[in-house]
Amino acid sequence: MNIKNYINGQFENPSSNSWIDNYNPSNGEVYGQIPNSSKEDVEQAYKAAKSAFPSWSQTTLEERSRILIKISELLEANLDRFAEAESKDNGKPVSLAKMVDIPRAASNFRFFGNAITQFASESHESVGQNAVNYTLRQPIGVVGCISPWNLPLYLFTWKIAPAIAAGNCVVAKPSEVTPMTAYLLGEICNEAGLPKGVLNIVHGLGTTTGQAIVEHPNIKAISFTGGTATGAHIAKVAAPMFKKLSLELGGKNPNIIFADCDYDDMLNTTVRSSFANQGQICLCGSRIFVEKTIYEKFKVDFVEKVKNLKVGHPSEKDTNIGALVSKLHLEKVKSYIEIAKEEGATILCGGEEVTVDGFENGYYLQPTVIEVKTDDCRVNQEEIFGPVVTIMPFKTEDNVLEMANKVKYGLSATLWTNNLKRTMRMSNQLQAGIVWVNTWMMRDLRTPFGGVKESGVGREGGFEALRFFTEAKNVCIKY
Ligand code: TXE
Repeated sequence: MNIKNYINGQFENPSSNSWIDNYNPSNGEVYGQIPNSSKEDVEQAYKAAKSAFPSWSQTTLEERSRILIKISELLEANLDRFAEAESKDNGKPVSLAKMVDIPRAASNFRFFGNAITQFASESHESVGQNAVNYTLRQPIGVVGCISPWNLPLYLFTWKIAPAIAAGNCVVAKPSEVTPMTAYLLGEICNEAGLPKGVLNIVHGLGTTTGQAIVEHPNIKAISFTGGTATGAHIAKVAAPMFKKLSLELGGKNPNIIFADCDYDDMLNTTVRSSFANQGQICLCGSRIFVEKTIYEKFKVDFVEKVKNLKVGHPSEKDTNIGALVSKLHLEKVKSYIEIAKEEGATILCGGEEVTVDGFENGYYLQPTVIEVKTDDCRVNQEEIFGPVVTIMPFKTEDNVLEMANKVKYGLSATLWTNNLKRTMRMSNQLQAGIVWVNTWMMRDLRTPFGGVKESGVGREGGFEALRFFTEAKNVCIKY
């Protein structure tokens, strides 16, 4: 199935008539083409957004809210269609897309449709000076949203929903590897009555289409999720134009397990936090540190559970691990398994490609557990972003805290313990934007989401996102 750009409420071919193949990771076959959009297409999208901006920014909050909630309802009504499309594009199990990706995309629209009606600004009376100050929160204008392939619709809408709720018009680009659900979203936006030009979706490569969005002098804010190297490049391009930037980048998140935790809960959640979505979530706990006293038991129990995970075709109901997103990505992940062997680590299970009957050319990999000797080896320091985790023991709280923080990333951390004082000490000191204690990836859309160090700058979620997509203006009136 070929897809088109969504510009000014219409579906358009790329102006150059140039196309890119779209692969189905479950069988390695090309199943459609997507626009290879150029600077001209981005310009056309920008113009549509600009002409829609003044009236959209003046639309009442009730009206914006109503449209966003309508989009959410239509996504829910089309759950199966979207989940199947997401799975075919990305390789993730359909069951996961049905349970997590699409419902969360719908929640994004519902949440920001409601949040905008509660987004109040402050006023300050300058006592003794006969003056009052108040703050206006004004939309920026035309903003750019660029999203990755791992949670395609979920992360795409995580940016678009707050941007349009706040009164901006958007030029958005989903990942060229997983463009399908973003394409389908255009139809839904029309059906929900979103005015033409408020959302424009341009498909294409990062280095051309994405770059054109970042370079555009009048797209004044960029919200980006993707790799750290791309984030650094975007920051460099955007800096001379003083664009507002929100960058959500990679992670190498520690999962720290103390002997006093609720063992069964920890074990089941750790399997999930290691391998959900084939380990391709920036929040996955890819470095597991286990207190020495329970290390050997954990190792046996964990490996046994991991060996029982079924790698299979994404549409099969009992599949736990689907296909990796692309051939290129599969090769990258496999190269880290080789690096681990060269570094003298032990592969406790997995490590091999899997051939799924009938889908021999799909990109399947066994879930892999690597026991590392030291925390500073490459597999323990670099983002692998696949079904691969490292494990190693630790002796003391200080010892594990040091190892947990000794990476360039700082997105999330998970802590398993029932000791309250330790929880407080560790969560204060872990260098991460998000700390989960005795749980993983429990999301409340009101909370700030983002990382420290090379995991990015800025926060998404809740009012943080609405603040990012607005400019604060102070008005001071003397009376
Ligand atoms: O991401 P890219 P890639 C990590 C993960 C992965 C690595 C690279 O480790 O292996 O990043 O993945 C667009 N100007 N994460 O190469 O290239 C691109 O088209 C503007 C972590 O797939 O960063 C896509 O839409 N845009 C992660 C988006 O950026 C550009 C999720 C992300 O692609 C661009 C994905 C440019 N010059 C990968 N170059 C997370 N944090 O969740 C590319 N893009």
